[in-house]
Amino acid sequence: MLNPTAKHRRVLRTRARRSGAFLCAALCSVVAATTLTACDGRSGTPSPVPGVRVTDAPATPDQAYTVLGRIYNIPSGGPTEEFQVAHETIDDFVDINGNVVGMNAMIMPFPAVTADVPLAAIAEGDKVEFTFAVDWDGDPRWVITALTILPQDAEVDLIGVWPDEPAAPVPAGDD
Ligand SMILES: [Cu+2]
Repeated sequence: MLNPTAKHRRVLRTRARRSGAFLCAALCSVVAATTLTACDGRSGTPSPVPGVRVTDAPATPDQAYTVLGRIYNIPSGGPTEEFQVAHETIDDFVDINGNVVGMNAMIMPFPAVTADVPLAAIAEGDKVEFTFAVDWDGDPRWVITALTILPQDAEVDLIGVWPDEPAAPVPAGDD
């Protein structure tokens, strides 16, 4: 094996410094995220659910969507737990570039809600209608601004998303 030349060694050292800086930046953002999570949000309202910020609605949202969904996970205090809501397909979802790309039905993390959202009243599995505002320049980028709990027999189409529901119709049994 050839020894690396002085030039190569210089390049290697530069790379090492760069990845060190990158690691630092990554760690700093983890610390920032943790701090934000622990914070009660800009509105100052204490959050009844750990890891969910109670914050103001974006002043100038890019879009807002009202969708049907189902509460998938309510954090109980784990450091990496997210508040997650499954939502139906959003056909008119607009991406960061302003293109209508749609969003498939999915289980989606929602890191922040406004004080209008009855966080303390909801339970995992609840069917809900909710509105979330998107602000692509915001932090976070989406905030749930309204949420209503629906009757448990409400029709919410989460086929292929919600674990209880089959991904496809069960084929006729063979004899
Ligand atoms: Cu989504």
